[in-house]
Amino acid sequence: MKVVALAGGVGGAKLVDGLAKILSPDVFSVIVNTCDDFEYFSLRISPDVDTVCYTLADIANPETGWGRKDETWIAYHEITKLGIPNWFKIGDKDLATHLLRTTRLKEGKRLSRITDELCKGWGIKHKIFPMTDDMVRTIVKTTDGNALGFQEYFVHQACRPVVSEFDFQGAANARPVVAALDAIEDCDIVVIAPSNPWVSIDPILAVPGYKEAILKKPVVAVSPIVGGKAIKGPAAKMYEELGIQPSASAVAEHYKDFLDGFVFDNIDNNELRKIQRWRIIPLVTDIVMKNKQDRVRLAEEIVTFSETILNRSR
Ligand code: FO1
Repeated sequence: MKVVALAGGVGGAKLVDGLAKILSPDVFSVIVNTCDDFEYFSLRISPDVDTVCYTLADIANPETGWGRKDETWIAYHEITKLGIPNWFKIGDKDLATHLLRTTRLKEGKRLSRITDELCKGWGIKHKIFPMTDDMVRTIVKTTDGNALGFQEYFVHQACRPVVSEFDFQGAANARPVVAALDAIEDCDIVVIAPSNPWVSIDPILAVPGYKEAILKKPVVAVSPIVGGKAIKGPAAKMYEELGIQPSASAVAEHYKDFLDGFVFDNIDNNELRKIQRWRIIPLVTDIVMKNKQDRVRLAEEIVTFSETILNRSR
C-alpha cells in the first residue's frame, strides 16, 4: 500500500517518523508545509521541513521537537553578547542547515532539490517534499489589527495575540512540487498527520493542485486535538479565537469534505456519533505519542485502518 503524508511541525513529524519506521521509501513519502518559512539574519529557515527531517534522522531535539539534539549555542550567545535582538534561537548544528540552504538558494537551486541534498547528508532515504519551491508565508491577522509573520506570532510573541484570520501569502500563485503531486496520484491513501489544521495543513491545500489531487484519493486524518487541547502548539487556542470549540470533531469537520477515515483519542470517544454523521469511518485509539514505540504503534494501527478503508472502497 502506497502512502503519502501531509505534515507540518512537531506533532506531524512524530507520526511521520512512526510511518517511516514501518513503510519503506518506495511506498511512503511526505509533503511538508513551508508557510512557516522566513528569513532571519538573511538566512532562509524552513522550520517544518527541518523538524520532519531532523526527526526522521533521529537528530531532533527531543525536548522541543525542533532544532537539533546535543546542540551548542556558541554563535547564538556571541550574537546576543553583541546586543543584537536574537529571539529566534538557532543552534550551531542547526545553523549549518540554514547556511547550506541559503547558499544553494542563492546559487539558484530549488528548495526541493536542496531538501534532497540535505536528506542525503542526513541519511534519510524517504522522499521529503517541501510543498512548493516558490516563496510562501503565513501571515497571522490578529484582532488588534496587526498582520504578523508566522514566526513573529509563534516565537517572538509566543502565540499571545488573538488571531482573526490566516493569509497564506503567495500560496494561490505557488506551484506544487510536481513529484509531490505525482506521489499523490500514485499513492493508495493520503494520511494527514496530527499537525495544526489552520497553519500546517491548510497552507498545503492552498497551493493549487494538492486539494484536487487528494480529492481523488482515500484520505485518513489524525486529530491534533485530544480532550479539547492541542498536544503541542496553538491549534486549540486558534480554534477558540476563531469561535470554534476545539475538539476532535471540529478537526474532522475541518477536513470533512475529503475525509474517509479519522483517527482520534479514546478520551474523545463521546464525539463518535458526531463524526460518523459525516459518514467518516472512525478509529478510536491512544493517539498520544509519548515515545518512539508509541509512534510506531500508532503508525501500525493507521496502516491497518487504511487497509480496511481501501478494502471497503474496492
Ligand atoms: N520555536 C520556538 O518556540 N522558539 C525558537 O527559538 C525556535 C527556533 C527555531 C529554530 C529553527 C527551527 O527550525 C524551528 C525553531 N522553532 C522555534 C520552532 C518553529 O518556530 C516551529 O517549529 C514551526 O514554525 C511551527 O511548527
